[in-house]
Amino acid sequence: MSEKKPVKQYKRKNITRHVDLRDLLERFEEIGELEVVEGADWNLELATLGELVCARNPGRAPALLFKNIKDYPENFRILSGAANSFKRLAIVLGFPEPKTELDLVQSYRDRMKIDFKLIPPEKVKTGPILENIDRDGDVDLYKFPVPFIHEHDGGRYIGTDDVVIMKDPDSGWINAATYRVMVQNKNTTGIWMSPGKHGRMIREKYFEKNKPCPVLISCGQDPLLFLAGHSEVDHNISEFDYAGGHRGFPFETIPSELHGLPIPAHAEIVLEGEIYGDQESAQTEGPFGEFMGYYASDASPQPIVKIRRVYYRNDPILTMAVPSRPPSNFTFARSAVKSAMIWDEIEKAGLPGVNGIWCHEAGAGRLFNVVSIKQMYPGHVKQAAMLAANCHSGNYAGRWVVVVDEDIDPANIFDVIWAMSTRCDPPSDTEFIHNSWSTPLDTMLREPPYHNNRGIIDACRPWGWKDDFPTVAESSPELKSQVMEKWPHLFNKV
Ligand SMILES: Cc1cc2nc3c(=O)[nH]c(=O)nc-3n(C[C@H](O)[C@H](O)[C@H](O)COP(=O)(O)O)c2cc1C
Ligand SMILES: [Mn+2]
Repeated sequence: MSEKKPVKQYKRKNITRHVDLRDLLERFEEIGELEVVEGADWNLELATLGELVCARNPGRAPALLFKNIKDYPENFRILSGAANSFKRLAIVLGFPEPKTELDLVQSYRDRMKIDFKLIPPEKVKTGPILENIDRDGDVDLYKFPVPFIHEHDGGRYIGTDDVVIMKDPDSGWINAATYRVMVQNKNTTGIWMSPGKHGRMIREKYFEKNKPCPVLISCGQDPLLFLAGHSEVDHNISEFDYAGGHRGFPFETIPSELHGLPIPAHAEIVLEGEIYGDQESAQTEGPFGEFMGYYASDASPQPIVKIRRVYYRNDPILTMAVPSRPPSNFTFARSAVKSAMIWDEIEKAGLPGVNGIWCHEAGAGRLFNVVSIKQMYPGHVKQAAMLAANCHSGNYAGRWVVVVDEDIDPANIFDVIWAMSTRCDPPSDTEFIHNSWSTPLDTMLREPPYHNNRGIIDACRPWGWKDDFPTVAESSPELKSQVMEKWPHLFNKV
């Protein structure tokens, strides 16, 4: 089948949106943020390069495109860190070029506030993903350069920067989320889903009826689908619709051969099969280097997926996430999107006065979240903290929420520590929330039910005497600009 030419180009606010991953790669190359690496080994080498290069200098490191991977055809490629920079994330989301973390968060906020709507996928009959189809006995996952990612992993992971597509048997809701997928043998994988995650709830519905759960696993795709897939999009909302809404035009999907599930027409590699819930077929999955930066969940028996179809484009590109001691090769993008989602949600819950939010990379984009507000009434700080800690996008596996005043940049950890050090009375300004939603991946938890506790910190000037709070000792903006104008040569290099 000949390659389908991308015909649709959509413009949004003078920014032309991408059609697929390959279109994006061209754009990344144009801005000098794509490095091609030849000759790396799928066994540890390329993931280590991903860890070292794409994660370094958060927000500014290039993406890596591996080709000529050891043992594999030249053009069976792997991509690391697709959207993990200011510029690339802005291209993927269709935002103007940002200067700071908060510019990205603000662009996302503006979109959600002004013109965001969910855009469901458009069903089509064909697309590049059907260029190759391996069926039944021909399925061989080792055909792809599946990476062995970290030294202590239990196997090779084909699904990390992936999207696992499942259908709720009652409502027809299509969930499309990121869960790790380990190759067990040439046509079997393991899959790991944390308790409470949408895919796990859906698969339980099939298992309760003693039925295997139909599934598609996309292992290379548009970074927008990955961003939606690993963000906490609401229950009953399809990540396809959410990602389509951010792109401004629908994702095209093709009904799969076995189960009629929606295959993203422009994806790179998509597996189709069924997840088996019976205890006898479960196989050891993991351990795997996880997002908190540890091996916390250990190896365990997990359901297997029997793969019966493999759809892939010519010269396929497998997308790879390397969870590790932060920052990882996806942490920057996750921090930006999660910050914006929390902002959006808490504002919808009625919270006024939010000035900015940043989910810090050192907290793996989940564990240390800072909200900056302009205090408007007594109790405002507590409301902000509780909402940020408990809204859907901020709840899972959280640890700390710090609330700061409007003069503190939440993304600037120096400023945040200054506020915590000077506007906070630890015994009265720290509170704990017990028995919250977490995961076996949480380093501080050792056994079910994996509830965790978390801290909220009020690092704002105390409401009762905020107007009498000591004045900040810093030259005024007017004075600063006066002297800067007088001695400009001192500032040229800053
Ligand atoms: C690289 C990467 C790997 C992930 N692996 C898993 C996983 O194996 N299991 C899991 O439950 N969540 C995993 N997550 C987190 C989920 O993608 C995230 O919680 C998401 O909200 C799940 O979608 P859902 O809300 O539709 O269940 C991973 C995230 C990333 C970025
Ligand atoms: Mn979901």
